[in-house]
Amino acid sequence: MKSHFQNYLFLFVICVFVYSDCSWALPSHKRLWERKYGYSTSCMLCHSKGGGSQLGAYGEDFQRFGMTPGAFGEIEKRDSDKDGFTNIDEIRAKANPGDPLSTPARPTDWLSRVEESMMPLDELKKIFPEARKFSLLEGTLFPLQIEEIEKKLNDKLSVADTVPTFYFAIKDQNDKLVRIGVAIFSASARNPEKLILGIGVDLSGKITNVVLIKNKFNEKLSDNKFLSQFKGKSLESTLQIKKDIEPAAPDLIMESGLVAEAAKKSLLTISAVFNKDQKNNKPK
Ligand SMILES: [Ca+2]
Repeated sequence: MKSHFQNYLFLFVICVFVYSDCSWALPSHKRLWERKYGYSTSCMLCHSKGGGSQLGAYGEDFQRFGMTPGAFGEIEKRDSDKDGFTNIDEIRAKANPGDPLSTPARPTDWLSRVEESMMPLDELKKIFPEARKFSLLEGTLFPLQIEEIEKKLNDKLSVADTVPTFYFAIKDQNDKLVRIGVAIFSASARNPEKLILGIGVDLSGKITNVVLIKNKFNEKLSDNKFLSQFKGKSLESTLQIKKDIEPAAPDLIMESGLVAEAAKKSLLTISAVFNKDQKNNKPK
């Protein structure tokens, strides 16, 4: 029986690959926004034109109000882009509340590039340098999966954690596209505004790389010396600081632990979604 992983991999082979220069944002924010407002949006909603991680007016308001799912509602009455229309009026008209040139009367074609959004290529290439291309799958965790992850993590998942986006890394091998692993990005449970981690897992469940997309604690956490310790580890490791992983610095034990926790949460999420069949098929 094919695993879910293989099935999904088949799906993306027939997909059209579209890459974008979209700046990085946690994909779950986009997903939660879409769930709230009922249509697909683009990274241009929160980010100004071009690359880099520069937030646009609406993205800045979202950040100012805590970047939580509730923040979308809290900034509805604001006019982030100062074009005279409230954010909610623009959203209802499918205009961009972060672009003064897009208004309810003239929304422009900003939503036509939806397909291109949310492919953080620079980060993905750091996680899977040997990959030739990537494809994404927007997932939603089932209640049982959430329960399973929370039990093993001994912690609650955030709403954002329950809508993970998976990125498949693909390589050319003998003229065939083969998958080499899957990557996921997630925020620290306790400090989502300070720490976002990207992690790659190969087909055997081992970590290929860990990168920090956002690190507002201490730059030593982003050091290769610290992060490379995660390479090759899997769920068989407890990823405990001082036991399995040395802290980034003697005074960064708590912060190092947050990185390890986010890594573990990511591993558990990938495992819960893709390893079901494999686990069931394991001989006892
Ligand atoms: Ca406006």
